[in-house]
Amino acid sequence: MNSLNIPTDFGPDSGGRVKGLTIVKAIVYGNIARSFGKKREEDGHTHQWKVYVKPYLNEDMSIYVKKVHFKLHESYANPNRIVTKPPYEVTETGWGEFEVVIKIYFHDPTERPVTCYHILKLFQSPIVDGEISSSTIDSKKGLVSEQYEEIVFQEPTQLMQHYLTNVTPITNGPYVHDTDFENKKVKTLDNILDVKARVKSEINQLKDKLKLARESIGRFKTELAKVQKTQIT
Ligand code: SLL
Repeated sequence: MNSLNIPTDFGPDSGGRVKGLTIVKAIVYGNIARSFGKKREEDGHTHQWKVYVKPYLNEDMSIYVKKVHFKLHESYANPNRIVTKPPYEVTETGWGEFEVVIKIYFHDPTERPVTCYHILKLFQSPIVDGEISSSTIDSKKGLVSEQYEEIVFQEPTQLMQHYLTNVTPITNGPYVHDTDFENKKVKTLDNILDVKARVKSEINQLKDKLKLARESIGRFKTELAKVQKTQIT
């Protein structure tokens, strides 16, 4: 037993993987940002932002996550930020958007780290017709740009299986996100079905055109054969 009251002795097979088992952990990663309303004189910074990784469900990820490495733009004095306990987040100020590389390491060293790429958003992009916006404005938090993702553990070790299935909740109450992912799922699916129908109709139109073109070619060939025949005789 250790401080977390987890048995660590799984017998002679403890290093072995659990055949056929897949465990999925849903996470949310992204950033919030708030404008200062003006450019700060000393460094030209315009926003405060926070980039983060959090569990989708109300559970304490630290039982299976060892650390999270946030790699910021090299214009930051120390771009490599390592967070070893929840909340897995980095709060900073700046003036520009860039890609943050988020690497999640696990307690089980045989489990490869998972890398996520997040475009840090500071400015709300205009919404183009029918597009699902990548960011929303929250009255309390400012701009929110976050994504749902699933980490898939294939045949984890028994110890990792134990960690993954024995997570404890972080809060007592309900755990809510800034993004309504259920609604986003429905909208995304609708969009996919809509695009699929449009592609299908385009394919059908092209098929019809092709059919007409083939028929014309056939007619020309017949005509040509006729002309050639009259020339020979
Ligand atoms: C751009 N490609 O040109 C981006 C880079 C970098 C933003 C944005 C650094 C702040 C500091 C900062 O905000 N970098 O100097 O500490 O828009």
